[in-house]
Amino acid sequence: MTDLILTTFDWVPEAPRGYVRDLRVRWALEEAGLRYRVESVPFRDRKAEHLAHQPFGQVPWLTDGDVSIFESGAILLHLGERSDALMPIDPRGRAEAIEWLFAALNSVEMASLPWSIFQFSGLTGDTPGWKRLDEFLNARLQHMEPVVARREWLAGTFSIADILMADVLRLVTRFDGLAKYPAGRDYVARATARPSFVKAHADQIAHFAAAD
Ligand SMILES: N[C@@H](CCC(=O)N[C@@H](CS)C(=O)NCC(=O)O)C(=O)O
Repeated sequence: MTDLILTTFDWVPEAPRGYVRDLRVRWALEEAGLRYRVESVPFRDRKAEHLAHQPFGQVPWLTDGDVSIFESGAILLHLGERSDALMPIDPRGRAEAIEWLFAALNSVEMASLPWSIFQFSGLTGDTPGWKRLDEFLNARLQHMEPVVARREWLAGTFSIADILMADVLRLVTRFDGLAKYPAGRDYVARATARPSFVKAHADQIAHFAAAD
């Protein structure tokens, strides 16, 4: 059995630690109990070899034998194909996992990421741009609230959809963005209480701290 290799940066500044997207992949690998190792590329000097694996010069990517795959959502789908612990096996459950995985990225993160960048940059003042962005994210969160209130996990059983959705919402909680959404907060809390998340998070923190 080939080892899976997850590649992330060798170091990142303090602020993004615990939130770098290799965490999604670590989490999935831990949930599935798949053997893997972590390799690093320089954060400060992104070479052609890096761009050959990740054309935007970002992380993560995963190597699985001859296959090299980037985009955290694509990597999780790839791993979902390898493990029943990550995707339901019945067609309806699989379809639900896939649709919610895309919803996490394409409906929620597409609103939460610019919102978080504004938060990080301190651009949350009384401006039309910030107001519009805040409304945009809240429209998505309002619709997520009844969904996560009535089910424990998005596709019935825990899946890659929950790894993506919980990780996306986790960054929103960093800036108290779920204050009005108790079911959303509970959902993030139950996902991040899973031992595989706790280990993945600790491993990422240790990985970057080792390079200080
Ligand atoms: N859509 C990509 C985004 C990857 C991404 O934003 N990676 C960040 C770390 S979490 C990164 O490499 N940032 C450095 C940069 O953009 O230069 C994915 O989900 O894999």
